[in-house]
Amino acid sequence: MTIEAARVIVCSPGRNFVTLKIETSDGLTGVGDATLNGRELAVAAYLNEHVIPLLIGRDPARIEDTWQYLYKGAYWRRGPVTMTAIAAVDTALWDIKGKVAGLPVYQLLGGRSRSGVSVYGHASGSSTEALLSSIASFVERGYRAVRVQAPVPNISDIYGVTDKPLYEPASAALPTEAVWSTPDYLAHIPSVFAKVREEFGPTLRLLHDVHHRLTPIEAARLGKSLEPYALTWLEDPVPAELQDGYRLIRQHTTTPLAVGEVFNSIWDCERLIREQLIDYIRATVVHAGGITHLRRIFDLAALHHVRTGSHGATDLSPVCMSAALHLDLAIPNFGLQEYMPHAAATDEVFPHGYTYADGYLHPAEEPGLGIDIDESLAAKYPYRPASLPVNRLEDGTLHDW
Ligand code: KDG
Ligand code: MG
Repeated sequence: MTIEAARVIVCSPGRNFVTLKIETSDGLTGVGDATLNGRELAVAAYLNEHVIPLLIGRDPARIEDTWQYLYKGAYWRRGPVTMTAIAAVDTALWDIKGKVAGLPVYQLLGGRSRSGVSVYGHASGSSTEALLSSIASFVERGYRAVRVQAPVPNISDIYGVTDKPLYEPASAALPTEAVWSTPDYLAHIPSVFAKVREEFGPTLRLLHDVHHRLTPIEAARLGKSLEPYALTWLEDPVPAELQDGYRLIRQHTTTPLAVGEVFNSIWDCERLIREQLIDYIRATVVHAGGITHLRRIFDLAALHHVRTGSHGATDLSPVCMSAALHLDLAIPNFGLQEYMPHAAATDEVFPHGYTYADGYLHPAEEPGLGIDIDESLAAKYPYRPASLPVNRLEDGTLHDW
């Protein structure tokens, strides 16, 4: 069997997605997510111009060899565009391998380590009352873990805080700008968690995403001030390029730390993991080189008491979610999986077999990943340019994202 064809499908059913579909000489197909939010067309071009020509005629069973070929052979290693493109190929090849074997992919990864994949939902709202009722609605639907993002007095537009039921990180074609104030944020957030604990008790798992906006010492102060509320994790407290920042935070607080949604390779996180500077690694199938490479990251994490907490925002397509669930089910050191339901149009374009029930997601049991793309429906939703917003401080300085 050889790879006979591969094509990139760019569509926007509710938001933009890039998908790679590989076809074999035996008539099998596999799909991989290649969506890089706000930079979609760069990955599409990388695949079309530089990767697809190399795939034709290759043996689809050689997943590891193809991964190494695309990674080492390019000379230019790593980076979000390259690693997202490799991830799409890798995911599609695992899908095909499952179909050839007649098994769901998690069986090829070693089989179940648990009965379901624990997920966390995203609660937010434009007022504290709206936030509390959003959390209540997750609890009613069986969630045992909820990320809490709150409005802050004097900050008019906080990323990820909305009354809308669907989370959409990208907005206008050109980036919108918001004004950020660290003093207002740090002064307010602990009181939000105090209210949440008062209302929901001590055992609901609570998470909070800082979106890389603090300095290490500010993050240390936040972690310390949140200790009474026993968070499951504080996410992306500082930009992760200078990883000593995590050591500084660690020296001051027992609030667990999570990072990794912007990581592309094991080299982005091996020090954070090896030196136990974090508690959860949030890298994903789509942005960290596919199932093959993410498994390598997760195995390294398992050696150092670091659990997984893969990113699963709406800009990661149902193809990525399907692949993530197979990996989550199989690995020994799974922690939590982020889950934001997609728009109805997205679900229609990507028919999938994974299901949610009582706080858990379950992957499809059919051979492969249990996901496809309806290409004729996808064609009805053409690509629309959309960008993530940027932040400025009150004096106009461009701030961390
Ligand atoms: O594309 C960026 C979003 O996926 C990201 O901002 C969402 O931080 C996020 C999260 O934790 O889901
Ligand atoms: Mg995040």
